[in-house]
Amino acid sequence: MASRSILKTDPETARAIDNEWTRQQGTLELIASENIASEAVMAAQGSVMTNKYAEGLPDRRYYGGCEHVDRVEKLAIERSQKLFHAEYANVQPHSGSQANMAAYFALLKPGDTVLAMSLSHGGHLTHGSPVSFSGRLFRFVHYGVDENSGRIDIDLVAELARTHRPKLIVAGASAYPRIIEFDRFADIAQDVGAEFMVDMAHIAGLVAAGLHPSPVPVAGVITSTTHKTLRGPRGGLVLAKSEYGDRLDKQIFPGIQGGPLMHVIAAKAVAFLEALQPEFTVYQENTIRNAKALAEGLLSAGVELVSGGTDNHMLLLDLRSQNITGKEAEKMLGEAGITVNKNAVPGDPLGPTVTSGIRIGSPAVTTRGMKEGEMKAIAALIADVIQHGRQTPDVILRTKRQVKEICDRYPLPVSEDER
Ligand code: DSN
Repeated sequence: MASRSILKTDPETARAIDNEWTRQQGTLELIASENIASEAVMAAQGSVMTNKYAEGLPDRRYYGGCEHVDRVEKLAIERSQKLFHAEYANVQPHSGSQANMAAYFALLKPGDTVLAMSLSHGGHLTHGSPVSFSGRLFRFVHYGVDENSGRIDIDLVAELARTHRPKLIVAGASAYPRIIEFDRFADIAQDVGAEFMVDMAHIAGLVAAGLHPSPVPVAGVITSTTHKTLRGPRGGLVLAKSEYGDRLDKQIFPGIQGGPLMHVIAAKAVAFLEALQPEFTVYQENTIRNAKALAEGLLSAGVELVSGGTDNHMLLLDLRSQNITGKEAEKMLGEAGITVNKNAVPGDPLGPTVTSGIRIGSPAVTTRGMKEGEMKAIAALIADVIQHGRQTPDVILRTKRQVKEICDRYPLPVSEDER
């Protein structure tokens, strides 16, 4: 039950929180960018640190009374540096988008050219979409994947870099299921005299565990969120080589943000400590193993995957041969208790609100303790809904019952008191 104080002050919000706990407990969360933060992370985020203004950096604040928030921010900085072997860290970005905005403002002037991955091929809104600040302020040129292999076309990256001479090259993606060869991007950036930045938001947990090549040795600036595979509170992070530190600090505050969210920074400190433990590496290994098991199950049921499989925590289902749109699949799977998001596939003939694909990921179900056996079962359920749900509505009801059985066996690792 939501804490007594919420219930007493605001029963409607308390009910919504309770209902959200029940939804999370009773459904299979396969949105690749979501996870389940620990009770310790949530407790830090719900602590008295929320009351404190602390504009500035530790020991250099514009407010008094900062001795304890200074301590947590130093802990978060030191732990993130240790986790990723980074020379510099700033833990204040409120989100991944803010981290990217700060990085662009530190590296670029308005109108500068940037080479980044196209949103429709797996990039992110802040990698130059015209509806994002990024595409409005800078001149983005986009690379994508080879539509046959589904893998980043690194020759195209090199060619576009030579043609457009960007000031900055960005690597990193929101819907790319394969290893990204950051060293090859770095070589291209060096060849054309561009800065190199990596947005590792999706794979940060895998990088921390040494299961994906780290961008830290080869990129000048690295941005991330802290809540995806990294399993911390919702928020952003910037790492960099020390030479970029002053510029980044100034852009984060006062450039684009005011007071840092000290309760979130406290929760980031807790999450980074958790990520430094050996169990975290085991968790990330299981996350990849589970994604591969989902991929095998789906492929054996005849569902096509972009690039034919996965190396990381996510897969992208290409539904064009299944005669169903991403929008329809998301809705039917949702009715069956399986939460996913519709997602464009490379060369998608449908717009972003419909799409021909869905993206699924294993981080949250792996946090609940599910293993390859459950992934095989879940893959069969997904295939059944996609292939038969529309013609045979019973499939949805049957799947919903099976989803509930699985969920009951793997309770959320968050007690009812802490929800
Ligand atoms: N919106 C996030 C995702 O789902 O990948 C990225 O910021």
